[in-house]
Amino acid sequence: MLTNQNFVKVFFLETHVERISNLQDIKKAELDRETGLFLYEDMTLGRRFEDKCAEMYYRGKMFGFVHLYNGQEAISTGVIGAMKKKHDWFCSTYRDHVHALSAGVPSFEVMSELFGKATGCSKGRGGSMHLFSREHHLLGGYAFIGEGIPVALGAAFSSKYQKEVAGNSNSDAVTAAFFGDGTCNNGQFFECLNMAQLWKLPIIFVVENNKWAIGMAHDRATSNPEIWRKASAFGMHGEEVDGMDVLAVRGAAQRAIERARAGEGPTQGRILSSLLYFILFFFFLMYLVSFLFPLIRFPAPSPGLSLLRNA
Ligand SMILES: Cc1ncc(C[n+]2csc(CCOP(=O)(O)OP(=O)(O)O)c2C)c(N)n1
Ligand SMILES: [Mg+2]
Repeated sequence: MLTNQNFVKVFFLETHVERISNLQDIKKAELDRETGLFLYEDMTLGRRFEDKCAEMYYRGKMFGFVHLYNGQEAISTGVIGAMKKKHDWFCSTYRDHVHALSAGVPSFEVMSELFGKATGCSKGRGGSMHLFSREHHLLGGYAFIGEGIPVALGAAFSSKYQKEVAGNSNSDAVTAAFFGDGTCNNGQFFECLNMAQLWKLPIIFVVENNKWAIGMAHDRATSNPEIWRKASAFGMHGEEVDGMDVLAVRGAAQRAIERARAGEGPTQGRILSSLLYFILFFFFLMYLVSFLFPLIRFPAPSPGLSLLRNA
């Protein structure tokens, strides 16, 4: 029998598949042996790291909250892997382990942080949701969703200020702000899009759309599930990419970064001054991941409790 709930699920799935299939024409990054190995290694490191975290958490070795990134590796690798390490800046979310690894923070330091050790990248005082590394230009993970967006905006402002006011011509760093679909319903998202466009800042807003915000389905919580369309309200360029396709993500990121450094923007054109490029990426993940791996996405001390949470 097709219950109400099933109908909703079938409807969402069809919409999702349709939208993914519309993204096939997007220009992907070029692939050679070296790039392929780099992408594979980075994504594999992320997955293995998270699997080990899940294991440690379930064995009761790791305390506090642990939010995993399984299934989203292509986004971290695709975007951060296309940026300049220790030059560009990154702002993460509370799901921050793999962003930190992609940014180059040693896995030992990330894992130590999760165990609250002084050898951790935040000296053991931050834990899973507050990874930070000045050296690797990671401006933090944030337990409060959306808090990283204004911080990223500040970093982007700093790059522009350094270049145009302080006269540092080498200051062409681009900042990437990562956040989820659920976060897009928060105020900071809109406020920062407005200021970024107003001040023409070199920032990339990366929306990782896994179609869920804890137990709230994306389509039930937002006025327009196609988040990328919200960019146009600010006169900003928006692009939608399949987040399961690392080459598609990397290709889109490369275009955005290149234009940011060159000061070109699709809406503003070449007449405006430097460092003009804004892009909203909307990365889809198979939302089925949320059904198939609920225990991995939201680990709890015991599987029974976890199932209750996700019921
Ligand atoms: C300001 C704030 N409000 C509410 C919460 C509780 N909360 C934790 S995770 C979450 C959902 C986030 O969803 P999304 O942005 O889609 O990220 P995802 O977990 O899917 O990666 C919420 C509302 C919070 N952490 N911070
Ligand atoms: Mg989400």
